[in-house]
Amino acid sequence: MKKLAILGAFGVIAAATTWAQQTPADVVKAQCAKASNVTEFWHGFRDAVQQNVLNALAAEFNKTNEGGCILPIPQGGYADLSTKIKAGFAAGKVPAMAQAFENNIALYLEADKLIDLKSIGVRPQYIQKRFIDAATFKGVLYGLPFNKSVQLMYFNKDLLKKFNAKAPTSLTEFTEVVRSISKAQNAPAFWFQPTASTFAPIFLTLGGEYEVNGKIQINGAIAVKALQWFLDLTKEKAAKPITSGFINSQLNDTFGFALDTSAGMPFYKSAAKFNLGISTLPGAKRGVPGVALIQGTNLVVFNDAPKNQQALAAKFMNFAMQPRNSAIFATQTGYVPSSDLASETAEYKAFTKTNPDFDNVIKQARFADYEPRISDWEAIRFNILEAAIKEAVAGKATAKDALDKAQKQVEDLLSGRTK
Ligand code: FGO
Repeated sequence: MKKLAILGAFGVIAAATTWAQQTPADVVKAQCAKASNVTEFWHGFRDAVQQNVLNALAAEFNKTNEGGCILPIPQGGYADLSTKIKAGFAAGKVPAMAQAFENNIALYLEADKLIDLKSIGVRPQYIQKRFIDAATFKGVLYGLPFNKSVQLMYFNKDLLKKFNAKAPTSLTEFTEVVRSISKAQNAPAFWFQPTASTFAPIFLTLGGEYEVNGKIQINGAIAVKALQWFLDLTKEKAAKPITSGFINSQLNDTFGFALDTSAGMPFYKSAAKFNLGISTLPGAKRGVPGVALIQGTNLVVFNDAPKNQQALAAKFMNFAMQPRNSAIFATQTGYVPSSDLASETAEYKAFTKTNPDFDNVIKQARFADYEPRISDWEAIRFNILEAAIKEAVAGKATAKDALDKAQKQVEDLLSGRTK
């Protein structure tokens, strides 16, 4: 009975967010105060929902590790996290473990800062091969897929009903329905952030590729077409660019559709005052989902950390990857379960019984792709590609001009002409 209660705690803590009047972070803090091995885990989760789930997972792990403790430490958002880690290299101060995008792994490897995860005891046997391959560089696994997301279509079922429309499954249908509802309600129905993240699923669904013959290309015909699609809908007042903040914190009853990360699921669910629909992305053809961008991060372990911390980090990774823990983490955050076995667990089945939409996360993960795994990609996606998208959406440049200029900037950066 006691064992059951302990096993159940992570789910309960994460769901209720407090446990015995303490937050999960308080529980971890108390555990670490007593531990001789405090292993820091720097992360980029800003929001309470995700921080609670993460701390609850750490608290559950720490309970079984006398003398050792994993201490999650928020560093701001993802970009703050990688900035702090880069600064940490120079200052000789990095944590034992951190979240990292694939391009961050490439960058940290250039500085020779990451440890081969298998060498410290990480066992990735049943993890999705796709994720493992993306975190493998020159045959060595450096990252464990901890919180990987795919994009989904979030929509307002009430609005569709009001205008007698069906949820679109192809891009053509999506464009039509967005146009007709926007016209009928006299307000844009498709809301989007003018970012590299939102651009990607349209670009990828239209057949775009960022790497062509080993070269980064962001101004090909498909890229121009994808950006033009956003510009046309914006101009027609069928799409509304959300230039600051998350879409999920601004929902109202004119909101029709967004193509957004599955990690947004808890936020959309709690914010929507309408019946929320969640489906796979509209595809190039009816009945075949569109191609989502895979985002979210992997866990990496740094070379310079003491051996006992590296060992505890590896043990934590194995714990997090256990199907039951992966299932709880995924269902409470919207991230893709890291293993297929997670969806066989009682926890997963119980959750999807009352939240059948969640299965779309797993369905969509079969239609998803990565951005390039090169060390300069973070700079490219934010400072160059996203800047170009914002410029065009703001009406300051045509799609082609903005992307041509961006392509030149990419080439200058990659050839070392600029930094
Ligand atoms: C975010 C960022 C990168 C890279 C992609 C890269 C760096 C994008 C995009 C820029 O874990 P994901 O799926 O979702 C995020 C998660 C944790 O914050 O929760 C999502 N969230 C949070 C609050 C909320 O109200 N709604 C909500 O959806 C949040 O989006 O990662 C997607 C968003 C961005 O951070 O602005 O990944 N991204 N590739 N960031 N630094 N480097 O290479």
